[in-house]
Parts: sequence; structure tokens; C-alpha cells
Amino acid sequence: MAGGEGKPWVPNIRELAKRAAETPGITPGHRLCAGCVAGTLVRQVFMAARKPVVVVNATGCLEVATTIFPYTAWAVPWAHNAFENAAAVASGIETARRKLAKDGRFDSDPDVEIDYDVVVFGGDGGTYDIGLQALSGAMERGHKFLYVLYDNEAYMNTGIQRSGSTPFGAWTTTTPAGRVVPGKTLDKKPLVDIVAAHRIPYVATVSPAYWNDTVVKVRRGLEADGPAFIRAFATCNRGWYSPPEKSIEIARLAVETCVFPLFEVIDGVEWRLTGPSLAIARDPSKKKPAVEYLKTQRRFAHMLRPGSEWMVERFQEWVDREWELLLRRAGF
Ligand SMILES: Cc1ncc(C[n+]2csc(CCOP(=O)(O)OP(=O)(O)O)c2C)c(N)n1
Ligand code: SF4
Ligand SMILES: [Mg+2]
Repeated sequence: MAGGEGKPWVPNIRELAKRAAETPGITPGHRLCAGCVAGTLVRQVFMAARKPVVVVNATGCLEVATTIFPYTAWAVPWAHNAFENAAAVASGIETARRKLAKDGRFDSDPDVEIDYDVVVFGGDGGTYDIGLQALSGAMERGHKFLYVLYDNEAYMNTGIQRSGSTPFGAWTTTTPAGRVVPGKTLDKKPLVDIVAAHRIPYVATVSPAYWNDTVVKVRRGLEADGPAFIRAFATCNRGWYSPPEKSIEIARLAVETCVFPLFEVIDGVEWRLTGPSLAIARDPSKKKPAVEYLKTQRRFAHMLRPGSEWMVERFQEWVDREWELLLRRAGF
């Protein structure tokens, strides 16, 4: 239960602002693009944390843009690691925490007096594709850490290559939209289903546009009795060709169109819709057409040209199919 006192935590904006000022996680001066939602997400994660946090960062935009040698924007213990093994590194740090706790050293040793949480930040390339094996192993072994996937739907840091997360139709440098190929021709990998199938205590999706939903879920993830996984919507104005000032608007529209529904999964079996997604489930007339989301990003511009109507229809079909499946799982 978020809050740990047996009753749900209702975040208070003043309390969160105070936390953000005291433990921001990352400081100003990093080099994430203007409008990059990855930075916003880190701030929201730290607003929810109650213990000190050790961060494990998979290689990707968030890592590269915050640690340009000889500087760092991180104001907390932070471990750089390779692209493919973030969850393995977090497993080691979490195992050390358990050993310290078992030996009573958080209470008795003046050098090790503070208990801590472990949070991984990984991109979609590092999670859907290259780090999936390490993540699966850590979940199977039951390591207690929170894995936060910031999902910007391509390998952005190395030049916008497609990943297993890139949605159907999207232009990337390895799925260029032209006369021969209409952008990515495959659907997104259902990673949250794969993670939930490990029956770990807590899985959720969050959008930074809904900060209150996000902080509650982050706290639930941190206080879960085992591995927790959060997939976060991460607008990338550089890779999506969207205006930086619209990042949060796009993150909201993704939820309103059911392109990115908000939900949580307890122990891999209990699926619950949250916030605006729950409202849409109760009143389907609130669901906006996916084309409204597509219009906000130039990576989908070719899908909106005459003759490409089938692409918008196919995208909408995918959204509807996934949404219907989620509704059934959540008991609607
Ligand atoms: C094994 C390995 N392959 C390739 C790379 C090069 N590389 C570093 S970051 C990156 C892309 C990361 O994509 P993602 O995880 O989606 O994060 P993003 O940059 O989009 O934030 C790649 C291919 C690497 N560091 N290690
Ligand atoms: S390329 Fe995208 S993910 Fe990377 S820093 Fe810029 S906006 Fe953020
Ligand atoms: Mg990415």
C-alpha cells in the first residue's frame, strides 16, 4: 500500500514541491533536450521516494546527457553500467543492501547507517531489446528494486533507430518512410505483458502528464515486496519531431486516446485501470481517436497523407485491440 501506513497515500503538491527541492535526484545543468520528458520523470520519481535512492542507469539519452565527463547532474549515488546489464547491476546493489540489513549494519555501523532503495532507469532499447535477459533474470530471482523504463520508442541517443518498442508506422532512421517502406511495419512488443507474466508484485504504466498518478505508483513500486516495474511514457521531441513545448500535452493525449493507457498489475494477475483510463473504461465516449495523437508528431506525418488512410486505420485497430484486452483483464 502506498504510504506504507496501510492507507492510500494522497500526494499533496506542497509536500512534493518540498521533496523536489530537498532531493531533486538530478540538478539543473544537465544536457537533455528542452522538453525532454525523461528529466521530468526522474524528478517525479524522487518526489515519491522516502528512503535515499541509489540509481542504476542503462546507457541511453538519460545517462549520456546527464554525465558528460567531467560533470554529473546526479545528486545521488549513481552507477553507470553497460546497455544490457542494468538489472544485473541493480541485483548486486540490492543484494548488498539485504546483507547489510541482515548483519544489522544499518543500525549499528556508523559508516553504514542509512538504508536505501535501488531504482533503475533504462530506455526502451535497453529494456525491450538488449537488457531484457538481465531484467527477466532479476525478476525471476525476486530482487527488490524498482525498474523505471522511460519509453521514447527508439534508440534515440545513437540517432533514432527503431527498437522493439517503436510503434507501427513510425519513421525512424532504420524504418524510413518512403516509396518502398511506409515506416515501421510491425507492432510494438507487448513488454508490460511479458514483465507481468513474471508474476512480480508490482507493474504499472505512468504518464508524466498525470504527476499524481505517477508519484503514487512510484511509491507503490518502491514499497513492493520484490521486483517492481514501471513503464513511463517519454515524449522525445527530437526523435518524434514534436514541438518541445507540447511534450506534456502529447503525454496527456496518449492517455486520452488509449494509445498509452494507465494501469497497474498486482502479482501479475490483478489488473486495475487508474485515473483517466478508468474514467474512459466507465464512459467510452471519452476515448479520443488515435489520429489526434498521430497529428502531434512528424514521425507519423506520412501516415496522414492522401492514400495512407489504411495506416491510420491499422494504428487505430492496434489501439482498440490492446485497449479491449486491457478492459477484459481489468474486469470490464
Ligand atoms: C551492447 C551495446 N550496443 C550498442 C550500444 C550503443 N548504444 C548506446 S545507447 C544506445 C541507444 C539507447 O536506446 P534506448 O535504450 O532506447 O535509450 P534512449 O537513447 O532512447 O534514451 C545504443 C545503441 C552500447 N552502448 N552497447
Ligand atoms: S533525443 Fe529525445 S530522449 Fe534524448 S534527450 Fe533529446 S528529447 Fe530526450
Ligand atoms: Mg529509447
